[in-house]
Amino acid sequence: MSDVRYKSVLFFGAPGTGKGTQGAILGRVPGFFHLSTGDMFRGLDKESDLGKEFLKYSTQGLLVPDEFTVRLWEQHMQELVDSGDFDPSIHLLILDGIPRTVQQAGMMDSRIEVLKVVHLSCSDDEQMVDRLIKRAKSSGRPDDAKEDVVRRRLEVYRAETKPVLDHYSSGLIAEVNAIGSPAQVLSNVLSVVAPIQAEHFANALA
Ligand code: B4P
Repeated sequence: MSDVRYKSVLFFGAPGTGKGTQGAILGRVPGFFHLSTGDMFRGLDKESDLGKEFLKYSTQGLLVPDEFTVRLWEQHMQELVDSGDFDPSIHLLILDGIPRTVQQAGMMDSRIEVLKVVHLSCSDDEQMVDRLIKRAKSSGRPDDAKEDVVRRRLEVYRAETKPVLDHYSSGLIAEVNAIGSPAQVLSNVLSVVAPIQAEHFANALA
């Protein structure tokens, strides 16, 4: 396995705050590489042991165990490097959905160099619930379909994921308002990440 620490920006926030939405847009901009662990898990064959393990947790609104998650993430990253899809010398890695527990954050310290944590914040749970329930109609995601599961995901976020913010120095954390249209939120996100890309990848982009 490569010993390069990937230069990364963490997209952080409760379910429904727009991590995946914004990450997917940024991933289309040259020089950014978007990796969503939710997408990584959903890409597993549902009939495989790994796929069944994921569904066992996600359908209850729970997080997948840390060891399994980080091991799968590391393998996935290595495959992306080996295939040439992700090149750490030119791509700023946008990590969406990981680390999601304090333990994951510790396990990943030797693998990533965190340049910024973009905290998409929204104080109104009802807006998040509304967004996820609406998505259920088009995505077919079982973890969006039931309101009690969506609410459990918000509780799990507060109990297990929000403490991850304390793992990083306060100077690394950028508060970004997640309320507003996707384009407005994108504008907020870009104001944070564009200067980081320019600072760290100026030569690669020239
Ligand atoms: P994720 O796929 O990460 O699901 P999510 O938290 O709901 O966020 P997502 O990024 O997809 O949604 P977004 O807010 O962009 O995780 C799914 C499951 O995988 C987890 O519950 C867990 O079981 C497992 N998992 C993943 N990573 C893990 C880890 N590290 N450790 C353990 N388990 C892990 O979008 C939501 C909706 O809002 C969309 O429909 C979108 O169109 C809409 N929307 C977005 N922005 C909007 C805006 N500004 N206005 C209106 N609507 C908006």
